[in-house]
Amino acid sequence: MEPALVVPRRIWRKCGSSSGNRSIPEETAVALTYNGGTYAVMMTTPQDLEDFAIGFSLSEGVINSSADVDSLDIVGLDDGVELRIWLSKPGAIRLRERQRRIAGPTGCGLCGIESIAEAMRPPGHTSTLIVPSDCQWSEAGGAAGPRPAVAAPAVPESAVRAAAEILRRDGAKSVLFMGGWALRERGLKAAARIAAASGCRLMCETFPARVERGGAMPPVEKLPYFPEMALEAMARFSSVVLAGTRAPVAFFGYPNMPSVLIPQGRSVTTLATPEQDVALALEALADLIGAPKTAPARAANGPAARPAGALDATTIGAAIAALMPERAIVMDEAATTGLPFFGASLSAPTHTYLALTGGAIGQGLPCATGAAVACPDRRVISFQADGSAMYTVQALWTQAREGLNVTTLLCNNRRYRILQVELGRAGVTEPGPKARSLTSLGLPNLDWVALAKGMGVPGARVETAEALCQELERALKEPGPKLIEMMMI
Ligand SMILES: Cc1ncc(C[n+]2csc(CCOP(=O)(O)OP(=O)(O)O)c2C)c(N)n1
Ligand SMILES: [Mg+2]
Repeated sequence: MEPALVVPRRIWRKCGSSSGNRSIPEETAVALTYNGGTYAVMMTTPQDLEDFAIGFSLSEGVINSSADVDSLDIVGLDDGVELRIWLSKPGAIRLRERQRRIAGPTGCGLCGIESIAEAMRPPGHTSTLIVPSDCQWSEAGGAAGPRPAVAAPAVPESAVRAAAEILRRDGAKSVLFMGGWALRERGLKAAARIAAASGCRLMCETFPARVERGGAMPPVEKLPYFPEMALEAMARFSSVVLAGTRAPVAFFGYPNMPSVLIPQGRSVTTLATPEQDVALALEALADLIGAPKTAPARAANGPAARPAGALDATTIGAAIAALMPERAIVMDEAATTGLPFFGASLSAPTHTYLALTGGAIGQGLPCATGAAVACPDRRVISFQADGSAMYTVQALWTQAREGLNVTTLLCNNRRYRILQVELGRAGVTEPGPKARSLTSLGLPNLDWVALAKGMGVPGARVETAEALCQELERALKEPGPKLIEMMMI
């Protein structure tokens, strides 16, 4: 099917007008059905529909790989296209488990509870609930009670044995690469026991959803962001044991650079997938290799020094590390400014670190807001880059409305700096005016103190590390939200 519509056009020029035709892109209604059941209708350019069907099914979590699709028919209809997708048996079972329909308004509460249970199923999912409008005016069946959380399945014993064999063989030449629930307290403590017994290194994903850190928590190295640095970090090891995560892949694609960030020739063993009970698997592994019952205690460091001088990634990272209170929650969407923070906060007080997951920017402000709603007794530090903050800036208003204890540290570098860096890495060392303009956040400059004020959040602007420390210390003692605009230009 041609993804274009030919329409008549007229052009007026100085010398008169001329008529002709012009092709314009046309979006068509595309229906996706799985095993005969309707799923979604979308407006799409009707091109590469097979790839679209597979990509959509993967990102919706309907399939795990293209092997889950038995066949696909592209059927042209009068007013659109139907993509008839036929799933293999495991795919069909998974889809049935995900989809719930409300039988009638009385079951509404129950279906809501089921949706929540589905969303919470390890390692966490999206869950769709379709609510008919008569639920608004019909008699409801009453509140539904909470469902017990679904436990993650245990890993097979063979996976624990295989991982133990690798760690015994390669010792310090092996790395336990961790993600998901491996980075919570229980998983980390078991991992520290494993490291103590085997000599293996502990490393986590570049963008972990949540890590418990600081204080007595075992330290974990983070896989670097840039792929050449990640490959170098991984090249130190001859084997990788995956715990609660998959093999790491690069954020962006580059010519002549592999996507998977484990150099060739390394053995890769999965102890636990993100869906499995990784904490239990790590404990079983620690026991199997005869690890000490508790991990060696970490030497306590004194409070970190307060930085002084210009505001840059290093001084800002040091300021947060020095001033964060016990049990703080740090949401890091500081992009290029955030890089030194993870290392600087190794010996900070016990805290929870949340990172951008998946790569779609705009997570920081709403995630910090959600963390503050969930944990009203903890201080939330929202470490935030300016470009990313513009995606979801309205979260500041929610913070003001709910009186949340969120301190936003806004890195104002007036640019999408990472995109400029990546342009340079792609060989564009002298970007033209268009590329420069597209990656700039100036003209007009954003006034973050004014934006915050407009949404009911008090703000302050700082230009030195000393001023940042002073404002941050004050903000962390005051109730309610505050935004500190850090001028980095
Ligand atoms: C939803 C979404 N849109 C666009 C992008 C592409 N993108 C990646 S980083 C970035 C800019 C980040 O700039 P900023 O938040 O200011 O951080 P800086 O690089 O300046 O430190 C963009 C637009 C993305 N990752 N996600
Ligand atoms: Mg920026």
